[in-house]
Amino acid sequence: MKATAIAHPNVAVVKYWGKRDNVNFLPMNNSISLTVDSLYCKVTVEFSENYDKDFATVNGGAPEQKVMERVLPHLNRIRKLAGIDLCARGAVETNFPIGVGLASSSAGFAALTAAACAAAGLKLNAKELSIISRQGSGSSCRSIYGGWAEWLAGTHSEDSYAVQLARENHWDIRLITAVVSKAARKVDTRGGMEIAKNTSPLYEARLKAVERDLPLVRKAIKDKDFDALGKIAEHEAMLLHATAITSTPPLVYWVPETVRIMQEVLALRSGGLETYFTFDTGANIHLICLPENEKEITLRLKEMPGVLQIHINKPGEGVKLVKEHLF
Ligand code: 2P0
Repeated sequence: MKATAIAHPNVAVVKYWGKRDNVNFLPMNNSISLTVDSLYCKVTVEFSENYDKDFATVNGGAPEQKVMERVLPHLNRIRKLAGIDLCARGAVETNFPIGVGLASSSAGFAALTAAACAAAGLKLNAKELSIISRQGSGSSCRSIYGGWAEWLAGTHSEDSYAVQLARENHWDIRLITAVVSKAARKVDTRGGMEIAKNTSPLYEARLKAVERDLPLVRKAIKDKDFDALGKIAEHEAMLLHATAITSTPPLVYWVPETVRIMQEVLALRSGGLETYFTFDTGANIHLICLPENEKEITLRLKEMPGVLQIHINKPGEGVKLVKEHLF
């Protein structure tokens, strides 16, 4: 009763930012994302009567309590579905810092769901995995799929799941991640979206913009229209932060290096190099570009002060089970 899965984070071009139902994890709006390839999260889960409590390691160390507070209800959900009551041992390995706005929960919960379901003997299809994963962490329901995925908001737990819009080989595109901060956020995404929804006067305006953007983004992906996709992705990221900074209390996720890179992107564009930025709830920033501009953009980023790590991502695969376990 042991299984291991690898999943990749996804980066949303139309963001998930607020829940309509906090119990069933139903989002306020549909969201669309790209699963990326170079960042990964690997999770091994074993259920056994040899364990008398659930325990886990994250990158070799003890997990933070707030991580276990989210993981344990998810394991219970899966145990209930499988009809087992065995305790679990888990191990998590990532190649990127977690809890810093790099979508670690999307990869983490997609991998955890696939590994724990397989270890518990559940044989599920992608839609079923997406529904379960969503209840661990909303954005993870999109990382079940490779390439481009849309999370359909739905009306109840069984019709809120992600579908694949295009496979990872549909469009050769790059998402270059610049890590400028590894410091933990003061307010995580789950808390931040609730504060923004309840207090930002711009929240309703964002929802209107999302409804306008969703069909445009679907079309841009289908037509491989980089200009259209980049413009909307950047605008969507700005809309999220516009609601964040106008929340009470204000949520400011950026650091000076984030803003410096945003300004560099704007300068590159006015010089004719087409690239767009996006970010989630953290200081770290992704630059979207076509393959022919990858080298020049990477060089620019390397020259910028405060850039700690650069990850060059292509469209990545969906979650998959692997044979090499972490223990
Ligand atoms: C997204 N993010 O669409 C948005 C943009 C971050 C900002 O979904 O409460 O960890 O577990 O459902 O999935 C990350 O939020 O939130 C996220 P919960 P989650 O990617």
